[in-house]
Amino acid sequence: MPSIRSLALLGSFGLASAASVLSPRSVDLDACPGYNAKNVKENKNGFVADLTLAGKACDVYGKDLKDLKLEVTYDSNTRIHVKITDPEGKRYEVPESVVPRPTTKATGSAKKSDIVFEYKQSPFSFSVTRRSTGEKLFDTTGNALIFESQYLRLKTNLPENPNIYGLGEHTESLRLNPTNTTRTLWSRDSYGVPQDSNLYGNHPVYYEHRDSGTHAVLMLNSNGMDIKLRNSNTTGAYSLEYNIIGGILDLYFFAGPDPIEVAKQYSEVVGLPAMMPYWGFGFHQCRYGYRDWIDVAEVIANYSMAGIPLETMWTDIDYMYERWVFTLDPERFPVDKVREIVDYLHAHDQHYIVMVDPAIAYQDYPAFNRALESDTLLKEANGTVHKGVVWPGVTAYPDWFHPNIESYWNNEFAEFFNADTGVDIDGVWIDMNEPASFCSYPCSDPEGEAIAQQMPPKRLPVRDPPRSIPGFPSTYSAKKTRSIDVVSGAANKVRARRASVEVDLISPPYSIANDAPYGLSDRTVHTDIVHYGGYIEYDTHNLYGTMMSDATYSAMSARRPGLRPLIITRSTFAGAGKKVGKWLGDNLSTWEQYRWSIPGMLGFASFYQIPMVGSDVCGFGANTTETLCARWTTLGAFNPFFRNHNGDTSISQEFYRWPMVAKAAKNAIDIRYRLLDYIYTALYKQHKTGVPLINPLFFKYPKDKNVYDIEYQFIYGDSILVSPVTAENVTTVDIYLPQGQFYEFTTGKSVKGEGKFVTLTDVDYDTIPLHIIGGSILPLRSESAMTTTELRTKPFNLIIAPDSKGYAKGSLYVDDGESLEQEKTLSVEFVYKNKKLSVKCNGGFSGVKVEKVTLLGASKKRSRDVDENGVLVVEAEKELSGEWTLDF
Ligand SMILES: *[C@@H]1O[C@H](CO)[C@@H](O)[C@H](O)[C@H]1NC(C)=O
Ligand SMILES: *[C@@H]1O[C@H](CO)[C@@H](O)[C@H](O)[C@H]1NC(C)=O
Ligand SMILES: *[C@@H]1O[C@H](CO)[C@@H](O)[C@H](O)[C@H]1NC(C)=O
Ligand SMILES: *[C@@H]1O[C@H](CO)[C@@H](O)[C@H](O)[C@H]1NC(C)=O
Ligand SMILES: *[C@@H]1O[C@H](CO)[C@@H](O)[C@H](O)[C@H]1NC(C)=O
Ligand SMILES: *[C@@H]1O[C@H](CO)[C@@H](O)[C@H](O)[C@H]1NC(C)=O
Ligand SMILES: CC(=O)N[C@H]1CO[C@H](CO)[C@@H](O)[C@@H]1O
Repeated sequence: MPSIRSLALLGSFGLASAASVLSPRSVDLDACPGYNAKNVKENKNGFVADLTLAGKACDVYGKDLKDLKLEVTYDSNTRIHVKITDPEGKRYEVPESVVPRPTTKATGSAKKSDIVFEYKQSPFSFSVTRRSTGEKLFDTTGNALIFESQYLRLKTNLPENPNIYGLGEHTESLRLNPTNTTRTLWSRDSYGVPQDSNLYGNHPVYYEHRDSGTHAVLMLNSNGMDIKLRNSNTTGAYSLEYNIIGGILDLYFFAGPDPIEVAKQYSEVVGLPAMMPYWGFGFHQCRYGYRDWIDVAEVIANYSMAGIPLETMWTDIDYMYERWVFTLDPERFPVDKVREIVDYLHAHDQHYIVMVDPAIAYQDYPAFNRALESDTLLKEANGTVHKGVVWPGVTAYPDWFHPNIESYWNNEFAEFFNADTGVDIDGVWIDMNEPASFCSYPCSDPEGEAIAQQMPPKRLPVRDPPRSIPGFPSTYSAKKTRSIDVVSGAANKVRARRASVEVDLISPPYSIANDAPYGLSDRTVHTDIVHYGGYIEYDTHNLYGTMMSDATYSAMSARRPGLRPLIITRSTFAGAGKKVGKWLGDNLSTWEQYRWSIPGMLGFASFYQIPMVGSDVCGFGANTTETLCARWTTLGAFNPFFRNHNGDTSISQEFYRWPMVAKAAKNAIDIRYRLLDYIYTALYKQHKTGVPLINPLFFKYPKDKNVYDIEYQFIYGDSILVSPVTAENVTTVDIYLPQGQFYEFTTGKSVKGEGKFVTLTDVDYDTIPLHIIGGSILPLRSESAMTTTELRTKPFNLIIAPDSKGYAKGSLYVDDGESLEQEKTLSVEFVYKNKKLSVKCNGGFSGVKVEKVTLLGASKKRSRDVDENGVLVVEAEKELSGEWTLDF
């Protein structure tokens, strides 16, 4: 095995001074001089000014920069862009290639904007005020601006007990504790971690909600940072403070004024999310630890025999030879067997997805050799390949900044996932892209060696006896096949690239609260590694997963041109939703983590514009239980991305393993599938406008103070209130019903919301409480199906759920479900008023029909067909084309 890393590179820092080993310095940041603003030059959409240090440098974590430049631009009348940087503009900024900035010309002005930027010149401070109310939304008064080469500090005063959301990825409460929260943004492989630590992805945006309006602030910076929410124990004042270890201050303020407007405005900067294939909303089954192709085939067959719809079968790293990416284990997953499985799935309108990790085994094999030849691996300053330890043992990491990376990655996908000779996947799952390493810093011999030796973990021997699996050939048995010769120690023929910086890239003076014991470089690519183009890992670490997502999108699009790729990633940065979906990572099978999955999902879908999101249903690590798995199944069916996934040492948890869970799965999938076009329509809306497909309650009820911290109930689409049972061994749940008209989803019974908590009882383990919000019209498929392909052949049933004034509306979007460019689409608007349903169709396909219309809240007096719950069903054979009405 090649050696991994020597101590030599440590230079003067050494392990003893690794970041978190330092005791925190106590410094009075407010004693720093701050800056004075001068040479203010107004322009059409804002102004620029010079900032100069206002007194003796305080040099808290390095040297204060003497001169800065301030740029304030009213991008529009709902968005202000504020940039504070060095006058030469030489400092690192989030590259446009990763997060392209809006290209539209600035149109806003200080005179007209909904939010107004004001400042004091000496010492410089600024505020952003909502014009209509005069409220200060952001205000740095009294908090010195600090700008040093490796430490930036910006602090805003906040109102009392503010409602702050976002700043993920995290597993804290949806509404962050405003008195004592530190959100650390630094991508980290974080299996089974404490609640308040940094996780896989980074979204430096917060939404602040007040009953007078909502706004958001994006700090477009990819460096490591701590964002602290505090209230002073002397003055009681609330504040939010950015402590950032590099880059520039690049802020966007979004005016709202309501939460959904804010989400839309945020999408104008980071980009609108990708449209997903229709089948992506089907149910997905996965686990780490399927022993061989026989296991995989059995799971497919067992789902089918249990009558539980399985849309997509997944395989974790088990399929790889010794965990090397772009290989198959010739004995456990031989190519002919894998191809048979994929053919079987495709013949049954089902799909197949496998995992790909970024780290490439440091071995003499084609994928690695081609990476070397194309020069696309990250390298040390002396030109040798930078190494870590991941599943295969010693690994190397792709450099996503390299101009050859696209052709390298596209080619690996084209060869390995070749439809004619390889594994013909339908989507892909990308993991370990923080990027993760198992090696703690500095990963020196012999520690790195020892970890590398344990990889890949030993697996069960290949099975031999043939077994018969329904639906699969009787010859489905294990046969010994060829083995692969491994030659270790590939040649290094690379050129040197060096960072010319005089900063401490390993242990910067300010240590963020990264929850890894040996600092920023612990268990990841080392932060002094320089990417192509001079980008340093120190600055770009948080972008790695998103850059892998972009490259993978391109590789998947190249394989199947014109089709929407389904890609699920673990690590994300602002804007990742343009290309990929996200699963919430390696959770545990606990009730607590079942609950966390709700705010976790809401963060991505509602705040960060990554709508295709879900947790590992039934839990990944540890052992689930029948009741936890049943409840999680019914909850998971209301995650946009719905996948059962399990760890290799956990007990099996496919839905058919317990009668209660099987029943829960059938019930929940039945409802999910009937509603599939409803949520697909909501995704399409988000894809076009940024309006979230899932909402926390305050998005829909922004004036109702009782909902600001509700995090275990949410709104699926914009019309279905989901209220899961949240505790073990109970069949009751206290749910909040805002003022207004609701209807039980299953019975259609009318329920008056009074702005109070009510207790639901007898909530069986295989059900989940759902309420339709009055005022909506839902398009449902008439019945569920075993696959989404079959589902698409069913007619629609409309449910009209009027509000207290007898009004309702809804919409439906239908397309071919998979093409990036659609030739034909159908968009329908439904309105119900004055006892008349009006349907207006735009575009269309022949044969898309409505079969029934159900009116809820109907009066028994009106017709004897109204049942005891006020439900009136009208048979209505109608095409969804043109315009038509139906009287009630
Ligand atoms: C290059 O640098 C790495 C990291 O410091 C070190 O492990 C390796 O031995 C060096 N190789 C050569 C050939 O100098
Ligand atoms: C603040 O949070 C930290 C981390 O969770 C905790 O250790 C500390 O006790 C809390 N402090 C207060 C005053 O609640
Ligand atoms: C306020 O908090 C600081 C930092 O936690 C602590 O050192 C100080 O003693 C506290 N002061 C009071 C008055 O509680
Ligand atoms: C599939 O079902 C069969 C029959 O119940 C059972 O023996 C087998 O263990 C199951 N296999 C898997 C992988 O679920
Ligand atoms: C899960 O259950 C299996 C089988 O009962 C047991 O061997 C294993 O230790 C359990 N794992 C945990 C984390 O409890
Ligand atoms: C739930 O019931 C199970 C089985 O009786 C028991 O082992 C477990 O401790 C109970 N959990 C709680 C939180 O009461
Ligand atoms: C550490 C970790 O990945 N935790 C995940 C566990 O589960 C919840 C949801 O179930 C996620 O939100 C966490 O991120």
